[in-house]
Amino acid sequence: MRKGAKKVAGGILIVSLILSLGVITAVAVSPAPAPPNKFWGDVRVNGVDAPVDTIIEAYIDGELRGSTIVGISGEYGGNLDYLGVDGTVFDRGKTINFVISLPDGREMSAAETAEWGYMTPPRKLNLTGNAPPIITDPSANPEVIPDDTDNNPLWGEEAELSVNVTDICDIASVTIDLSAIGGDSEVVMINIGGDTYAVTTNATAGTPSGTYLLMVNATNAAGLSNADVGIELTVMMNGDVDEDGDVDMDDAVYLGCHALGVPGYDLNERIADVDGSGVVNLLDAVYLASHLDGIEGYELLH
Ligand SMILES: [Ca+2]
Ligand SMILES: [Ca+2]
Ligand SMILES: [Ca+2]
Repeated sequence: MRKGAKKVAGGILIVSLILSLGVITAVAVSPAPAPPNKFWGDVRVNGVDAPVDTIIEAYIDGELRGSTIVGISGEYGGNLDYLGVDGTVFDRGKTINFVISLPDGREMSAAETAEWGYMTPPRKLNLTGNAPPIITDPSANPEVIPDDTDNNPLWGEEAELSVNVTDICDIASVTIDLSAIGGDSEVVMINIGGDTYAVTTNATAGTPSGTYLLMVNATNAAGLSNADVGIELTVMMNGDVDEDGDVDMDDAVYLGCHALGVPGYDLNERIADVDGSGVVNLLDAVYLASHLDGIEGYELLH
């Protein structure tokens, strides 16, 4: 044999050795997949059946390995349409974590886990999850009230604060912290129909002017609370109709010009009805001027 031919044969041998090593390495990195593990059972969230269209996902080492959609309320993987969890022989003994996503967008880890098994038969695994209720549509009507100078809320001095609270289970309680405007820290909001909870409040005399974020706390029948949502309410000084931060004769003049229909004297009537009559007119300007002059009988703004 010529030297050149020998070299070529040797080269081929080395190349095939490298190739077979490569195959062995490839097998070591990604072994052939094993049959998926299969799960089925009940799925309950906050103590009640998870609704249709709930999604259940299975993770191993943080990697998505399978998912299914609930077709019958409170059940998954039924009628042999199992939740399949993919894996290989190297996943043997690893923990499978389940994540439940409700159609309303809430997502939670199931309390239960499973162990990935090689060549295991389908398993029944009931899944349970818990999530706090959803709070939406925080609103104050009106958005601005005066501080209630005489602590007797008349027209324009109260606001209805409301939110919508929803869950797939019952709502146990909804409260709001009104301590920033002189109320209690856990004032009960009442269900006024549908998902709406509301309370009517004034702002106690002396509440500093400003916009307050009054935090709501909604708790569901499963005992989980959502305390992340607040309602914005702006409090202004009663009688500060020109909105410069104090109540003085400028306000009485401003109020008078407004009552007389002079252009350019717009105001928020809720802080202008200082005589508490329920309407804003020239009598309020007179009342405010009398109050500022210290005349007897005009000590309190209403
Ligand atoms: Ca003023
Ligand atoms: Ca009035
Ligand atoms: Ca009042």
